[in-house]
Amino acid sequence: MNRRKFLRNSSLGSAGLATATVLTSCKNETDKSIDNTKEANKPIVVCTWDFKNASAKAWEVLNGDGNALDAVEQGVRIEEADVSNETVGKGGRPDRDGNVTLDACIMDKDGNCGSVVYLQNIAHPISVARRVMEETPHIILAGKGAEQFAYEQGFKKEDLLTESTRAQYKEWLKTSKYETTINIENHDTIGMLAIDGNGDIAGACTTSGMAYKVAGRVGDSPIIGAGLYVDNEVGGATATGVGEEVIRTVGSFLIVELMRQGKTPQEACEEGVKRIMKKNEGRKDFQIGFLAINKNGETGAYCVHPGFSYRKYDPTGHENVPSNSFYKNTEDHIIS
Ligand code: SD4
Repeated sequence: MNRRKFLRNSSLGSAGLATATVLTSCKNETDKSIDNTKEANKPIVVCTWDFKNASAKAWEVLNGDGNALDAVEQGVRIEEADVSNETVGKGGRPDRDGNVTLDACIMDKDGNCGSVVYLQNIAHPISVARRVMEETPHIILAGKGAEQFAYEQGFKKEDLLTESTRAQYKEWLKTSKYETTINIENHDTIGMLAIDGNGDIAGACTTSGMAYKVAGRVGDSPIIGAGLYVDNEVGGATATGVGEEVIRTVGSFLIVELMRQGKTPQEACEEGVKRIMKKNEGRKDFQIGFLAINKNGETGAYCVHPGFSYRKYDPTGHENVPSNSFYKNTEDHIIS
């Protein structure tokens, strides 16, 4: 080995050692998330909005000793199949060209993840995302490639527009006005987080995105770290609302990292929304809701405007939990 090469190797070696030392000490100093003295609340499942049937399905899987990954996949599939939910799966509202394009992602306890974006003609994007995770060396498949992969995996082609969404789209064409209206209804994108009997965490998120979006637009929901993030040592987080704002702060990853630093799920969600509002001072024309769970099964949620809630199913029961909000009513300014 010549001298230059030796120097390079040895300095890389010591840099590596130094990095390892820093990382080790960082972990010790910052990983304050796990309180081993507490008995974990498990199994448990939470999901965005009042999706009673979806959380009940996930609970059924968990209660039958199923794992968290199966629970979240089976759970969100309920909403993907429900045509009365016009923001997820079949029956989701189309883009401005009249095409229904779906986004979804899934993440497991080992940090494995899969995602599909801009997927058309397939009713269960979450299951395609799981196949991407399990059957390919990739994480994200998009558009035509994702659709072709789905057919190869045995998924069937389906018309995702319904009579209702077709009629609404025709009506929308009369003005073609695109607005990201504040959503205060109790149904929307579904993000789900579960802890199974082994204490392992998984998450899933699925949506048809913003109605009448520009063709090709992809939101936060299928972006790992934005619409969903799971770290089995710490917890998980998911988001609903205007995806562009969630992506700009890498919202779900941020919330999990805040929990790693010792914040409760509630504090972490509040901090996540406040970060977004700092970049959007005074802006009131959008909604975002964050939902989080930590390794102990404690949960929290926070949103920009009143109206967001989450479903929780754990050994103590099944409830719809209203979320506190940054604006206390739609007329209010900053409350902190
Ligand atoms: C998106 N976050 O595509 C999704 C939409 C949504 O409530 O959650 N709407 O930006």
